[in-house]
Amino acid sequence: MVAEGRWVAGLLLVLAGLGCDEGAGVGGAGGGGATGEGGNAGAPVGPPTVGKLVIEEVFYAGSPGLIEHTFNDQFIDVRNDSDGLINVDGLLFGDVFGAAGEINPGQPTSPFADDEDFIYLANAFRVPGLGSDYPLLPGETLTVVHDGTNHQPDSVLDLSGADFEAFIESSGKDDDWPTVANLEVVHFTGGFDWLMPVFGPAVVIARVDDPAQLERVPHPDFPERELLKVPVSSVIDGVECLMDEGSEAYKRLPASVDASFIIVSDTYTGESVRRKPGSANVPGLLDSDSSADDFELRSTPTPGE
Ligand SMILES: [Ca+2]
Ligand SMILES: [Ca+2]
Ligand SMILES: [Ca+2]
Repeated sequence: MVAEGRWVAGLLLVLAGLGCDEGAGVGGAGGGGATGEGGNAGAPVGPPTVGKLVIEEVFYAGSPGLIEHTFNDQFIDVRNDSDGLINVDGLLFGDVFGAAGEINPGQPTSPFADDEDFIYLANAFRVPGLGSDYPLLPGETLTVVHDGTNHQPDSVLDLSGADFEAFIESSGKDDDWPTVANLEVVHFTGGFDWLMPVFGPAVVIARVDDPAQLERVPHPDFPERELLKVPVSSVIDGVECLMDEGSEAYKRLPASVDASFIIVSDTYTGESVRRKPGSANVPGLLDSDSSADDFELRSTPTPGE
């Protein structure tokens, strides 16, 4: 849960007054020894010295539902896996164009799959803020959702406490849920709402100074639509989720972002993919840029944890 700036400032004063180090009490990555900058106990939270933001969990497959399946409960968790405060203002979320597998016979692979330098987003959203409005403390999680409401009993998930939701006002068919702030729409090519492919999205988080300056290229299937061309150098993290074990040819992310892929057992199973915890030698969460190694299947998603 991301906090408002003033609240965090107050908390930091309290932490400083108590002589806590920056990881205390928030389950943070701790340590800081990897850069040799340890020994700053008592100091307020400074810039991150170890680690970064990582995609912690993606729930895209949807849920069985009471009567019929549902997908309005999709979410993405991003964790501050560093040992310092990170402002998430302006953080870009997106899903990469391209099918997750041979969903229909003859389904083409992405024509952009061989581009090592750029990714091509079908949809992109951005955390609002002016630079320090949404600080995320070490170990804290930012939860971004499709619809910020309580989806029970149709789903096990109550997302009314999420940090941000996609709200597509222009569709006229999305709800602006009152307890969850809205992401800024940067680029949208979907229907009514930001629906990540339930067969498997390639999800990225990125930092882009001015998304309006990014190049738009024609959508291969719908000439009237466009895709957002984003430099791989601006990508902070990404995870490639595909339809099944035989779908490797449909990989959309370059190997530098994700060298492999992860799957769930089927659509509408209520399963998520979640990054594995590190070990004594690897603080925080695993991030070898290979999702087959770094992620695991979860039968019950855990947003905000
Ligand atoms: Ca929505
Ligand atoms: Ca809202
Ligand atoms: Ca990574």
